[in-house]
Amino acid sequence: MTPYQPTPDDHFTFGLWTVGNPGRDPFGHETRPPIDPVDAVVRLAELGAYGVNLHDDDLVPFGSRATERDRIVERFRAALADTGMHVPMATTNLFSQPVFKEGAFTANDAQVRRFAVQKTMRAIDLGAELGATVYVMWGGREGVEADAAKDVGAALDRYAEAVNLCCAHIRDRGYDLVVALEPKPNEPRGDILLPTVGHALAFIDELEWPEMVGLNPEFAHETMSGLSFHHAVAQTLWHGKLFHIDLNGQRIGKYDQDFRFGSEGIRDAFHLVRLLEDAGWTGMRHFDAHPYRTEDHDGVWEFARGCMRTYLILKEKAQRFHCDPEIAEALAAAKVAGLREPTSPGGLGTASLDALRTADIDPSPLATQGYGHERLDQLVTELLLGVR
Ligand code: GLT
Ligand code: MN
Ligand code: MN
Repeated sequence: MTPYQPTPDDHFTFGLWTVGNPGRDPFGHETRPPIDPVDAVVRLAELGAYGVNLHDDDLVPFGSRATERDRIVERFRAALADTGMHVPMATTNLFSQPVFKEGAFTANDAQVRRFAVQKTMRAIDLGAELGATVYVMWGGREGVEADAAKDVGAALDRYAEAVNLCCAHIRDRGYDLVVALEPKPNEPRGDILLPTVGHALAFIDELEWPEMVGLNPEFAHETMSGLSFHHAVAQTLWHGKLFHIDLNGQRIGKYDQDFRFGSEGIRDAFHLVRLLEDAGWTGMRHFDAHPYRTEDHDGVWEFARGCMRTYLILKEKAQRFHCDPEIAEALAAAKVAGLREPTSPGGLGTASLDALRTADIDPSPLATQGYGHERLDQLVTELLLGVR
């Protein structure tokens, strides 16, 4: 088999909105015609993907009648069956329609909030019908530009209420579905609620059924704030809250670029892949990215191929990282394994506290020791540059 050739076992997925992105931006019109969701399924299956994810409106245009909805869903299900593709994640578009311009779950107008929750309940039904087991909530319009117009505490009350209502709907219907919140700092709002992984993790603790809710962190979104995505995902895993992940490329300080995975931030991408693979992450490797606006349809499939291929190359690099004897030596010099040893082997009892209180620890040799990070980091660079 060609090296780095994806197969469904790799669990690669794309959103219908990713390969289907028509190239519109705030300054320019579409540069590509829309792609029929059925064609997206067929092409991605040929490329070796596991499945596709969708917003309600990606598949069933906003405002469709029930009969039209059923016809569209039936045709789509037939394409999934023909290709063996899955829909592991579904979500709701609560950001495109003008009704959500002031917010959806956190709009000041209660009728807008009710419409947003109802739209989500129906999208959850669609997701469950297609076999999704993860439901993503990205609150793109849950924010504000004019700070005087939003009571943030009340907005968080309503946000929690809406997530609870959606969880209640899932329980009431008996769906096998968990919810993954997706943080983002800004864009399209000036400031968005739950801006980072840290904010979202803390929010989950205030919910009615915290065990049903986890995160869908996105590479671009943490990186936009100058934060380390690899650290964000590591902490999400540490809390047992990595329910889904959005992979793409992003340069710090720029607009939400959503570039092909690995096109920017290759070192962070490497450490991330190493983290996911070492953790034995069994979930989806979802690409929430879109092709450059310069591309025609051929470029779209190059883009999709590139995301998966880069992941597989980095996965191989992660394996090499573990087998390389010089890297192993450098890891030992950096005392990486030492961090797994408890600081107080006896625990938190009085005897252990006394042992710590009275221990004879000379800081001088500790202060002068070197950790060899320069060597270790250079070895990682050389690994990534392909010379080892
Ligand atoms: C939108 C956003 C993404 C979210 C999608 C899910 S929609 O493209 O930029 O980050 O994951 O709603
Ligand atoms: Mn994004
Ligand atoms: Mn995303």
